[in-house]
Amino acid sequence: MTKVHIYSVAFSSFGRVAQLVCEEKQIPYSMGMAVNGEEVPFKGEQHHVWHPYGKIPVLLVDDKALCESTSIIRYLDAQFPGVKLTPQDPWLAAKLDERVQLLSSYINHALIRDYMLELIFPKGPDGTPRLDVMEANKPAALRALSLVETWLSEEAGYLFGSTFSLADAMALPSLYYVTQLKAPFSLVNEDSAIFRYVQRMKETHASCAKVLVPKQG
Ligand SMILES: N[C@@H](CCC(=O)N[C@@H](CS)C(=O)NCC(=O)O)C(=O)O
Repeated sequence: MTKVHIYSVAFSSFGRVAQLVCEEKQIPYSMGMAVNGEEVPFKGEQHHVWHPYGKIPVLLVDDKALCESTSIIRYLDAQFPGVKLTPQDPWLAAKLDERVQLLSSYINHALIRDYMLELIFPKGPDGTPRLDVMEANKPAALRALSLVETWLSEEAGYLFGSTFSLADAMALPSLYYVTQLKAPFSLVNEDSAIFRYVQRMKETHASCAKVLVPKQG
């Protein structure tokens, strides 16, 4: 049987994207920074062979390695049986891909890299978050959320079309983290469309209930 391993830490939002696709398609997989029982150092030599910029996740399939979460989830969906997370129609597939790209780049950067990571890995004096940087980056984060809300209002319960797709898998780990932000850093209210969408996905998809959990450790 094909051996699938996601080289990632459990709290990585992009690692969780790959994990959600495995869970949704019921692909047997393992996940962690140890491969075949041996720790592979983050940003070490082997990691850089797999990913030239030393990012996680890396997908290991038997003796092959694939980096970049967008490539990883497209491959998982194309290669493995189970529910299809991409439409058959080439135009719809390309439009889904467009959305996945926007989510993995501009939207993820605005929400996670430029806003939330300031709280998780504070770079201010005495290890405090740089509040001025967060304040400056907040409008871009709110704009990203408003774009996602527009998509949610146009689609039928999901981020693309009427079923769970690669767009939901790409968006949910970041959006889940956004829903966990507490005042004064919160970006969404509990009655917002995004909050309700994340809650609904957790209630209706076992994959989301398992993967969208608070960061451990
Ligand atoms: N474009 C990459 C981004 C991956 C990424 O930024 N991963 C983060 C963890 S969520 C990471 O490796 N951060 C460590 C670093 O940037 O050095 C992808 O889609 O896989």
